[in-house]
Amino acid sequence: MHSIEDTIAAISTPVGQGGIGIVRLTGPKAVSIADSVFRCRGGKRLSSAPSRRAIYGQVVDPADNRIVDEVLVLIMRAPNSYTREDVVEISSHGGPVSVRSILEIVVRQGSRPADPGEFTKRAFLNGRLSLDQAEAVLDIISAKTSESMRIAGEQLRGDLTRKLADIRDRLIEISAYVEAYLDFPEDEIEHASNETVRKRLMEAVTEVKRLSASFEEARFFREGLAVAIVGRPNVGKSSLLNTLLQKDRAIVTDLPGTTRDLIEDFLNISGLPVRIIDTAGIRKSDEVIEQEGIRRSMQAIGHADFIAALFDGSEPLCQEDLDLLQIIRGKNAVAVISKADLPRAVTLDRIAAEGMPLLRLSTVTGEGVEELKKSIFASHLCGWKEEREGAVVTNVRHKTALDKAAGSLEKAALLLAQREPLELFSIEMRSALDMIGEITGTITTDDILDRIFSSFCIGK
Ligand SMILES: Nc1nc2c(ncn2[C@@H]2O[C@H](COP(=O)(O)OP(=O)(O)OP(=O)(O)O)[C@@H](O)[C@H]2O)c(=O)[nH]1
Ligand SMILES: [Mg+2]
Repeated sequence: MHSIEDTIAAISTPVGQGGIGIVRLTGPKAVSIADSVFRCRGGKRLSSAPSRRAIYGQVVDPADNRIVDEVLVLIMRAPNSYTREDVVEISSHGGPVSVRSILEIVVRQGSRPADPGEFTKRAFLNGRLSLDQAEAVLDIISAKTSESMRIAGEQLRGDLTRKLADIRDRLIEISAYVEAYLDFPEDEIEHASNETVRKRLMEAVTEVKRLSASFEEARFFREGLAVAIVGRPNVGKSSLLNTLLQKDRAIVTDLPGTTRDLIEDFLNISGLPVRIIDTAGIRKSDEVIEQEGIRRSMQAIGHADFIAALFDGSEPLCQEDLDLLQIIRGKNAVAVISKADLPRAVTLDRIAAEGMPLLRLSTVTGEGVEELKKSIFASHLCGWKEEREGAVVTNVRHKTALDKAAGSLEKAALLLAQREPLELFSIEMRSALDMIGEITGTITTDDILDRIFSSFCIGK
């Protein structure tokens, strides 16, 4: 059984070659273990070395006195460290063998290899971070755009924790108020109080719901948006992918049926991480490879958050185009009339009749490319403002808890209006407070913690 008393160690830098590599230790024996493998000129010991100052020396394997690597050691003593425990960082040359050897030696000297996210878990368990802040650390590590990073940064600095603490305080105040007048149930006071309490309760519900609603848009900055480029063969899908990415990612030829597999890449649209997917042209085919490609295209349509449906502007609409209109009916999509630099032969009334937005685009002149990017962004984020007011929620765990809390608070308000026994009211209030506590981690189970921290990388 793993204990919080253990001293743990991990390689905290990515696997592979780098300028430096860092092995990090945290726990009560971090300094003494590091000391037992460290040697420096003048024989200074780490146990008496100052905090937060780099000390130059060597890691020596105590088993055979072999010098492993030249290092800089940084000690951060409790409680002024990431985990609030004694932390030691050993920076060595950034080769995989060097860091792995150092890790092996410090483990042999009495530390244990850390579990994924265990450093951050300790920061949470030792009260340095709330649970939503700890989750923000993971979001920062995995942020794909600067906007994703900014949102996670706000969460790490405690915007959400503070907002939830504020709501929690107000709920506790309301409960206290109700309990006070439960003791003095004189009719007049009761009536006035009941109305006031209900009003204040509904204000809290509005706040909780606003936070929960922010998830709809904000989550895309964390999770990214999947956009599929679809259409019959040869309409210019792969050319569009290449234009959007500004690189020669997919093969383009004038032969219909060039793309056989899904081709994905990452695109940053105004800070929104977009996974853009080029697909095989959809048509009737007897050829096995092409059939499989088309099956994948259909799958991509099913999974995409947004679809760019291409229609060749230089040719009349054909049956395959009409079939595509059928396939994407009711989905969040834009009709892209491609090859806008060529004389127009397509008629638009059938496409326009579907009621989806329509734009003309040429990968030769660049016409329509910016407009397409804007419509991708607006497809899920039409109300998004960079200068937002207040905290946002990007994590589905948080949203679920908020929705449950809002449900309980609404029930509490109803119980109050119907003059039901106040014990029932208190139960609902308690459950709303518990839900909010689950987000920040004042109330947790090992199960929740394991689930959250296991998605971290080792060494964080
Ligand atoms: N004039 C003109 N030609 C284009 C444009 N976009 C693509 N093409 C040409 O159209 C042909 C097909 O382009 P692709 O991008 O391979 O088409 P695709 O939809 O990926 O085709 P499949 O992979 O076969 O489904 C190529 O010869 C491109 O050069 C455009 O905007 N203007
Ligand atoms: Mg293609």
